[in-house]
Amino acid sequence: MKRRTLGYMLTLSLPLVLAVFGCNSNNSTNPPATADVVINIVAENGANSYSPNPANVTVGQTVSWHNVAGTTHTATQNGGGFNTGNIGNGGTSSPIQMNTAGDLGYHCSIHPTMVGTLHVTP
Ligand SMILES: [Cu+2]
Repeated sequence: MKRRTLGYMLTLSLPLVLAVFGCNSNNSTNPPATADVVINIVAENGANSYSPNPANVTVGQTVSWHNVAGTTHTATQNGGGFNTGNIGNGGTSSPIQMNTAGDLGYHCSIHPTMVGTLHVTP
């Protein structure tokens, strides 16, 4: 009876142990990409495509774009510079660090009428 109870407890605890270690190894291989500032891509709608717009950022902070607009978009700096690459619906870009102060215009490379501005302060 005692032996049977021990076996039962081991059977119960094994999935727990696996779950804990599974989580840890996931986190170490895929560190959460949390940016200081997250801008939502909300629609294909000119200057109302990105929210907030303009967005305020301090030099050294990171920015991610989170796409809830239904189709693939990008945030691409005008004239070169930062570029998120394609962000599918529901996706979030990798954080991009802003190292230059100024008003940085950007757009969607797929839909050039989608425009936004990052107001980067020193
Ligand atoms: Cu787009």
